[in-house]
Amino acid sequence: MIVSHRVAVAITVVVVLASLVSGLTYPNVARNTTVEDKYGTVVVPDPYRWLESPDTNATKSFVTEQNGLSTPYFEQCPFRAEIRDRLAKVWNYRKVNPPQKHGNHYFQYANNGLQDQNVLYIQDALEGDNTNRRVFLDPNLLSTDGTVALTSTQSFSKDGSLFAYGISTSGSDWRKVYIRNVSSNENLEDVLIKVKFTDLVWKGNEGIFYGHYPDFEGDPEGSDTGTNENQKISFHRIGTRQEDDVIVVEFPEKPKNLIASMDITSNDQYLIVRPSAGSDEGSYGDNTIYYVDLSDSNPVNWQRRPIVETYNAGYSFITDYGNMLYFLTNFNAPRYKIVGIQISSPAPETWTTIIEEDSENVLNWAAPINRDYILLDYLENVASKLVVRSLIVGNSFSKQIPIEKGTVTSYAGKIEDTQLFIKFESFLVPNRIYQLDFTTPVDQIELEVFDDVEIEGLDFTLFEVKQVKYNSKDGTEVPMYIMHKKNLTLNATSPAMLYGYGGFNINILPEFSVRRIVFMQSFDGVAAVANIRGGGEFGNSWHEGGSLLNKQNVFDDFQAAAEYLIAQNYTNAQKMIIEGRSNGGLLVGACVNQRPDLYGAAIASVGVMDMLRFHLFTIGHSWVSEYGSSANSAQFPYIYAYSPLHNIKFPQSAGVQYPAVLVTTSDHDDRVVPSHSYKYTAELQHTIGGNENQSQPLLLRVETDAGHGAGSPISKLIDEQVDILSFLTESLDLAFEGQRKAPTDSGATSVLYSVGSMLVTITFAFWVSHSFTL
Ligand SMILES: *[C@@H]1O[C@H](CO)[C@@H](O)[C@H](O)[C@H]1NC(C)=O
Ligand SMILES: *[C@@H]1O[C@H](CO)[C@@H](O)[C@H](O)[C@H]1NC(C)=O
Ligand SMILES: *[C@@H]1O[C@H](CO)[C@@H](O)[C@H](O)[C@H]1NC(C)=O
Ligand SMILES: *[C@@H]1O[C@H](CO)[C@@H](O)[C@H](O)[C@H]1NC(C)=O
Ligand SMILES: *[C@@H]1O[C@H](CO)[C@@H](O)[C@H](O)[C@H]1NC(C)=O
Ligand SMILES: *[C@@H]1O[C@H](CO)[C@@H](O)[C@H](O)[C@H]1NC(C)=O
Ligand SMILES: CC(=O)N[C@H]1CO[C@H](CO)[C@@H](O)[C@@H]1O
Repeated sequence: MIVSHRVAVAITVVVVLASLVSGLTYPNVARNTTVEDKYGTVVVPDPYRWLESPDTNATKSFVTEQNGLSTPYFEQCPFRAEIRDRLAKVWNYRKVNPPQKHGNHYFQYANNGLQDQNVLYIQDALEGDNTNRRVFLDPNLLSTDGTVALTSTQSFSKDGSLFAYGISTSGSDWRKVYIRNVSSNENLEDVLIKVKFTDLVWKGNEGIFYGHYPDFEGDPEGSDTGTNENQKISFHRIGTRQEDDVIVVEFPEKPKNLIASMDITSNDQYLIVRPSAGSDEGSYGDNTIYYVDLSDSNPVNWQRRPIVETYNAGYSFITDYGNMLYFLTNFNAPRYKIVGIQISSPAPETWTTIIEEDSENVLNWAAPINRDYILLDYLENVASKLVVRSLIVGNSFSKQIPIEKGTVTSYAGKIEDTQLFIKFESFLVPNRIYQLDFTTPVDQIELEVFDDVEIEGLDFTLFEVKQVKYNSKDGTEVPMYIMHKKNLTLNATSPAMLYGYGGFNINILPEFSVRRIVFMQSFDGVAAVANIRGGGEFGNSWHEGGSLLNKQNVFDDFQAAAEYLIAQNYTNAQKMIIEGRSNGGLLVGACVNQRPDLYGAAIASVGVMDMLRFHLFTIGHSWVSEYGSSANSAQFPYIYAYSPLHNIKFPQSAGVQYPAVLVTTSDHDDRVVPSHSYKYTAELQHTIGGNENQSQPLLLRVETDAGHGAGSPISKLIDEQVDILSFLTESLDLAFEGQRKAPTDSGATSVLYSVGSMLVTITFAFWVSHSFTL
């Protein structure tokens, strides 16, 4: 290899130096002449459109070649075995979810440490030492490699005797639904297919309502990228065939709407259906409300009737209480409130406010409990605040339940129960379950620790977390969490890893991350999480400040976070790492294009990179209310101006190159299809990788038999993190537990970010000495 490069030097110096500088020769990927004329204003080339076909030999070869380039790069990291060992040690802690009561049993998900998938256990009572605990469903037995997962598409019937559950293969969003008899612990014969994006709602033990795509012709197991339209809600009667199911709700005039968010009232009389906004109605997260009266015994007579017909807010069902349906909503309440609606008079003027909007904090979720009470989870400065209130109209009872700074990530307990279990996490608390016991007088209720998991050999007191506020480009104050070892010297030399998401009204709250711990512990790293606009941390305005034609604010907020970390001497631009997934992959891609000088490395995972065509694949059309669409002539120029795929350009300032970029995706990602990452990487390698001044690597990692993330087996998660940390070690020359890679192996990687000509000379010298030794 080296020798032939040397021969070539004499012929085309520029090209050879480029590949020598990075030590990488990028695959020669065919560029087609495909173009698209946009509104007569611009002709957009799309040379890699052929990579949108996932199953052609050409695309498969592309993936093989890219993995063939990135894998050896990861493997040259001398600390791989140690990194894997550290990750596995920290990951190997007991994971438990809150116990849920159904009928006479408690059910609980648990993982003894490194099991690929969590196991669902059943027990008769919570007292004692778990001796009565038995395995109810172990998804680890459903595949040899852990790639078959039990999903959150699941539901117990009200008396707890039947369990409907959706299984996903290879990380796909498609579900195959089975029904298990709890007392015999055996599956019934019923199987439902073509199921996706749905709740499962039991009507007694008679049957279930579910959402599905009966018209879908592709392969409901995974890599199919066809668009998903015409979702229906059907009723499946237990013991019958799926072909005989009756369609109960459909909106043929709105084929793109996701309609299957559902609940049923406590007496099984009404099915409540909350279709979410399609492509161009309302803003992301808005939904309408319909109900179906189930009094007639024959499903063909069930008709949907409207409660809220326009997309003007989001509504989620809390419970039925008295003669009202209670909804959590941001209708005329940007920080959310709870309203009571009577089916007989659904006009908003007649709604009753049950829990008023708070003047400062967003009401994040609400759990009714012990018949007349409700636990409210507010977001106060990007952390959970818990308050118990009364469900009774006009009763102003209110009690705050003190909790340390962090996040209540889930709860278990129904309105008829007296015990509520919550799961608590924070950056330095991996997994704690608290219990609230409503048999004690309600004004005396406190959190009691039910289970608190420790990680062997990990002393959390060695780390510190703080929350800061920084100003974004337009002066907006943005909060950010920053954490590191307590005794780290902050003299602008530490590597820093900044995480963000910024979209879809999603809150990025304090949660435990194994990779973050290892990064702080073994790499002396600083980890940061910026709560940029586009999320819901501060209500509607925060979300809308970063969606549609305000999307650029999200990138500006993230860039300002990086600038803050540099200005405050946490790190420097060469050691500044940014990372994001999905919408956060878009964030990373856009930021790298806009400020290549600000970052040393970027990890863009399962990202939305082609903003002109995302709406054409699987469920992409449902993001149009968040991003807008290139099919809209007014929105097109705005989107085109930041689309990661369309704004890749080598920086013009002397000494500035692109950061090291690692793009990751999975072959079965049917949420954000992998062609986003394929096309983006191909363009990056073509336009940037070919430049003589680019020494940093631009690589793609494609996981097989995996999807967008949910349900990934722990073994695959560890493999991925080993590769990401290896990539960072190599490209940024990071020290692992104080050790650095020996300089003699590092010809391709050790000199970064110096002035272009210097870089070439020095690297060339490396190369010369290297080749002489061979
Ligand atoms: C794709 O590759 C397979 C295996 O190499 C080969 O059998 C098949 O003919 C190829 N298909 C096409 C359309 O070239
Ligand atoms: C569930 O199993 C029990 C026996 O364990 C049986 O009596 C009951 O009929 C089963 N239920 C259904 C719906 O098959
Ligand atoms: C920081 O603390 C760790 C753990 O106590 C110790 O091993 C390390 O030497 C300390 N480093 C500095 C710079 O004090
Ligand atoms: C920064 O601090 C570390 C740890 O104390 C030290 O090894 C290093 O030399 C310092 N670097 C600079 C540029 O001050
Ligand atoms: C960062 O370090 C520089 C150089 O040591 C120093 O002048 C500056 O005051 C530091 N900034 C902060 C915010 O500590
Ligand atoms: C590489 O950098 C040098 C120094 O800044 C500059 O003169 C040269 O034009 C750059 N080459 C390319 C292809 O951008
Ligand atoms: C339309 C077109 O030219 N398609 C070609 C694009 O490149 C791929 C990969 O080389 C070819 O297979 C296509 O025929």
